[in-house]
Amino acid sequence: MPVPSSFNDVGQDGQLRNFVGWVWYERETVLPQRWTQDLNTRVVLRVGSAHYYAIVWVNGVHVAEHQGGHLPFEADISKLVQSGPLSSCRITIAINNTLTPHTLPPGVIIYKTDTSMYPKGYFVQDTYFDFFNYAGLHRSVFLYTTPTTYIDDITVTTSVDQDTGMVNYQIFVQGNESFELEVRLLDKENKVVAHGTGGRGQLLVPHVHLWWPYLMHEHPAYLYSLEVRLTAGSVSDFYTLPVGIRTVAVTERQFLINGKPFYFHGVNKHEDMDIRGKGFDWALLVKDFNLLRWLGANSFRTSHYPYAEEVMQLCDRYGIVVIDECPGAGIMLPQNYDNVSLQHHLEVMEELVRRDKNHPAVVMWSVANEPASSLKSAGFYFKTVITHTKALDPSRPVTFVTASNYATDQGAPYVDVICVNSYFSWYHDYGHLELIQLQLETQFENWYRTYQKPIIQSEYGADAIAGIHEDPPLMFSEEYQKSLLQQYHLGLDKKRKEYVIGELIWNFADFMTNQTPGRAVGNKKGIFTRQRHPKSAAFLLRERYWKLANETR
Ligand code: BDP
Repeated sequence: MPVPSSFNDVGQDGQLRNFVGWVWYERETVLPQRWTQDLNTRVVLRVGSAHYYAIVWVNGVHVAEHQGGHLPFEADISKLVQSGPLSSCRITIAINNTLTPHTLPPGVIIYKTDTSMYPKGYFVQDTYFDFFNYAGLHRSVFLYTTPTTYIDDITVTTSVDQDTGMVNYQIFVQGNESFELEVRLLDKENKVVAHGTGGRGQLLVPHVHLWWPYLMHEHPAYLYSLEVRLTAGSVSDFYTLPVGIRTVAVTERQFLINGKPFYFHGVNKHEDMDIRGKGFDWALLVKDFNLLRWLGANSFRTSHYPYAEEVMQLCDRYGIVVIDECPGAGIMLPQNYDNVSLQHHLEVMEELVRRDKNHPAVVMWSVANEPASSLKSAGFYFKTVITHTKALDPSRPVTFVTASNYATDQGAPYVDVICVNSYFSWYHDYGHLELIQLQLETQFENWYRTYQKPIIQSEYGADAIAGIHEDPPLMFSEEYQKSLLQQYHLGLDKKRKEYVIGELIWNFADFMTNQTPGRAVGNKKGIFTRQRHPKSAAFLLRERYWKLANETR
């Protein structure tokens, strides 16, 4: 089985495509002698993403277990590979893709007990989200080394005072207790602009070049480089981290980046493509970024789970703003709100913040998508998850994306920004495009009157099967998708200058889903096809986004 890739669509076997349960990966590799002979070397195995539950063995010895398919985990395997004459190393990873009420995203296994309809023991995996539950090793598996005393983590936060930038750093070291740390900040020309020592401090950057989103500034996405050098006796470690200096703030009506109002005009995405499913693919990633630039999109939400680290790194470099979402999609059942689920959700937020905290592109965390937030238990649950996330990272606003009623939503009091999804003239009032403006205006007014917080239209859209044309527009035609978007845009424009701070189309591209009568080989709400060919709506959006960019520049 190729890695990285989902296993589902690589073969010709329908059973493997829909398989629920344990799959096994195994690979034998030879390590360089300098890794296995030098006891000052620490050898680490890193798994970028194994969906969903993974158990890892090295040379038959259990080294790690991890729950959750979208975040990395590691194991120190030095002792195992340095203990004998063997320089080979057998890596075995068992992965189970079963989703239960306590996983994130949650799911439920339904046993079909009617023996007149189903064979004995027959079960299906149900979920309350529509994207296909692709599984396997979705991101690379790495072996790497550090010294035995090493830089384990760095946290950077930034602020700005007039034209001076401030970089607050904290460095976490593991291993030997006595060590020295030297810190330097370099600009794009490789000139040292500030330096410090020790595990904690503040660097001052005079005449700072701020990190600006793409399209908001002539020189967007300026990145400094933070160099951290550790010395512990004869051992040394060295790490570099790109740093964007910028501020983020939310007021009653605005989202401010570097003190300037930012309007999100962008997309929701999925990690999804033919054959490889959710497997990481550089060519696809760069193509998607080129399409985002073609569109004039300045932002996206990582619907509905954390994306690969390479994606986040490119966002920093391109200046694409990110709402970073955890895999809290389909939290619908009362059990999804119990203590076991809550505890896991808190842990996932810890892993996500630890991984993505230093990306200037990330301006807000989203802890869930369309949960049953009108249930009473949702109040305590979201209060706890949001408070925890803010404690982990006080520098960023936190939200979740709602599709509940403004009057009954139990989580909305705790978010900084209201993110609301709606599908007027799609999931109700089929075909009645003339109702969109009225319904959208009512939606915005209700939410704003109740919470006095800025609002993002975090999803809206319609399915269009590429190549289907109808005039007057009919559902599933390209013309219907386009007309629906146009009606939404008229509604958005009425509130845009007041408190609506963004619009994210559902979806960037068509994507694979579970098989249901409502999905014709996947979700077709993409403005691009799954193969990234533009539908008519893409040209409409392109015109709008460039216009918005020019207005707000
Ligand atoms: C929204 C969900 C999204 C779906 C979309 C749709 O947030 O994941 O794909 O609806 O139905 O409710 O197209």
